[in-house]
Amino acid sequence: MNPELIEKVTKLIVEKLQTQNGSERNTAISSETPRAEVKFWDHTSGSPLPSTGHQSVMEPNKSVTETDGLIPFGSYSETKESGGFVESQSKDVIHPSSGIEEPFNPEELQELMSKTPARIGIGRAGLRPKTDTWLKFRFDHAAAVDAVYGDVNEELLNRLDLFKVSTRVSDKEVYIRRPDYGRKLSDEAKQIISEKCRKAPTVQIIVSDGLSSSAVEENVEDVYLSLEQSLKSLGLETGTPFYIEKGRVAVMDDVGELLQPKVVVLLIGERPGLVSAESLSAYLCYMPRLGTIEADRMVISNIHKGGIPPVEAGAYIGTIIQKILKYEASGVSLVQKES
Ligand code: B12
Repeated sequence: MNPELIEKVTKLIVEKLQTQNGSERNTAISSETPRAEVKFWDHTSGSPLPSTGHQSVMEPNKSVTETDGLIPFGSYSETKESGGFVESQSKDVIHPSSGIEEPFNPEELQELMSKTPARIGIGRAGLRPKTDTWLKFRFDHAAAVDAVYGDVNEELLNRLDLFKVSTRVSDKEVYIRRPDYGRKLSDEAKQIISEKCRKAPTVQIIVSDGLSSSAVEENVEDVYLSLEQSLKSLGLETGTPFYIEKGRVAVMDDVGELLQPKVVVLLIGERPGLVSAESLSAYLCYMPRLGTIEADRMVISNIHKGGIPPVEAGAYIGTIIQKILKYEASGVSLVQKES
């Protein structure tokens, strides 16, 4: 995506969040800190859940104007473009088509199918799945395998000016069998990072393929550029970003030890499912160091075109980082300090 466009969109989102935060200030947060609130679509209930802090749930078919100033995320059925999906008369809403020939209750079935991207209502031919269902399953499975075993395109890394280092993993088979190796930087990586990176930045951004190189290829450019913009507009300085090949989430502890940043944000490919093989996560931690416990990390997951839109995720991550810095805590400690 065009970086100028990303900058514009990010600015608009940050302004929107700040305006909203100005009017909905929470007593627990001082007046200087914007309070980000993002609505997510709840795949399972379809109705708004009681708000649990910053994240609440959006009804699947709520339109942009009905979201009361919050970042609107579309429902799965609105974002899916093709493949077993039919358009309703309104043209804007696309519903999955059922594979059941004579459903007992078509409306109920349609309702259920519109609430989840899972393979329900697909019908069958005798005891077996229908051919198109089976082929789609095989296709999605192949995409998942490719995502795990593929490598991230070097051009993308060059474009984002990310130099590459590796963990202690030698190949993908080892990566899968030995998660502990993916949590440690190689000695060479440590040396390169120490030479090339600015020490003790406020925010250190790192990118890793993790369990899906496709997730990085599809989303990281938009997330990274909008996150950069978001941090810039919030006045937060960043360190030298880089890419870690075959990394796991806890590799951020080694980076924390080496560079001593206040916050690490790791953009990493999620384990692919059979709905999306291109989903990215942002894991965040305040002062990650050796011995950091899992409860002190936090995650914004499901970043892809059918989930949290990448550009919006970048802007949102920026506001979360601001909050982490304010409370000098992340994960469960952040929740405890906030309440
Ligand atoms: C695999 C997985 C797990 C595995 C991790 C096992 C392992 N060692 O790899 C297990 C079953 C242990 C697990 C546990 C939990 N998980 Co989980 N998990 C996932 C899953 C399916 C894939 C994650 C992934 O690919 N990570 C990338 C790879 C490269 O990371 P990794 O280094 O191999 O493994 C680390 C991460 O997976 C991380 N992790 C896994 N889950 C969670 C959850 C949170 C809140 C955090 C901070 C970290 C984290 O812990 C691993 C060890 O460091 C995602 C779904 C998704 N779409 O992302 C949900 C997901 C991330 N998990 C989730 C949740 C809620 C949890 C639990 C809090 C559940 C619970 N109530 O106990 C715990 C917390 C664990 C923790 N580390 O703090 C949610 C997070 C929702 C959110 N946005 O906050 C997700 C998105 C699932 C969902 N849709 O609800 N999880």
